[in-house]
Amino acid sequence: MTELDVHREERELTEALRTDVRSGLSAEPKSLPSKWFYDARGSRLFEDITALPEYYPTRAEREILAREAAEIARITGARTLVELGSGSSEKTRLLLDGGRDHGALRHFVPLDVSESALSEAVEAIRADYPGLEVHGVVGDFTEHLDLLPGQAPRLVAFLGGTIGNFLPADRMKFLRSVREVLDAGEWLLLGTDLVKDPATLVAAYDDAAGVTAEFNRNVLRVVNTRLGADFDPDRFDHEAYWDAGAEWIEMRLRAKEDMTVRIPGAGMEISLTEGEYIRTEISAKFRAAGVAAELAEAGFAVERWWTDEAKRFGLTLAEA
Ligand code: AVJ
Repeated sequence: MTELDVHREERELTEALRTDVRSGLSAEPKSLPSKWFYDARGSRLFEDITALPEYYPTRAEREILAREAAEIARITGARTLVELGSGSSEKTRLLLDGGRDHGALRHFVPLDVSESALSEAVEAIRADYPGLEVHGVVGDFTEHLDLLPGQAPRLVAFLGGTIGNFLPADRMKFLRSVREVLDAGEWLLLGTDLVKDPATLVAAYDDAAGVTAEFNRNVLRVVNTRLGADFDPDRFDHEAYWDAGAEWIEMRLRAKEDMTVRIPGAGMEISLTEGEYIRTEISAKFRAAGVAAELAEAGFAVERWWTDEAKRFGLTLAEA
């Protein structure tokens, strides 16, 4: 049996979605926060995305971690590895291997909103790392950072480029809140996808097999399930748009025709006109100088900056 700390019960989750749906779908343009992709089906679809030929970030980050895991263990001497938004924790194994070989690592604390993805990951890691104490936490890393267990020095890993899902102001708030829970001499390992040619970026978010399109539409299924809405996902086109000014990819769901949608659990009915879109995700892309500046502003000292050979993805090790 897998025991997890659950900081978010089903009822609270539905309550939080109701709040997000009420504000997001009454705004102009309409939007929904990307964290609602990740029910069991959405988490599985994201795992499928990471294997797509067009979706390079996972492979690029894995290349860096494979090369630098021993160095990260040596520099940090981490006793606890905390992983925010851990998902399947597949790349994390490289960090766990580094920590085990170095000898200081004792605790692994993965935190994720998806209980299904987390419990599978916790069980697999426990089986493969007998000496490691694994403490899974179901929660939202924008709210539950203060409750994280583990012994110092801790290394907080926030991988995959998920930091890009925050709007810039929320991103700074988040980085400051991570800095706040850490003591001086503890560590942050931050993965950031990098600005590159738009065709490569757009293809990564609009793959030929249509997996990302299904992942995108999944947010409508989540609203249907939790709030009894009657979205028909097939009446929306998937779109990945590169905003060159903001330097982020926007995922959108564009209505193929005029429609009204009932959302009883949020006490609302909305209408969409043909061509109107719901923004479902931003995924910001970064430059080395920008990452360093933001981390400094949040109170971190950058210790190392690495990229993959093709310079597609960046990994920063910063000290609190
Ligand atoms: C898991 C948030 C890093 O932004 O690239 C993948 C999610 N969205 N394809 C990303 C995602 C569309 C992914 N993160």
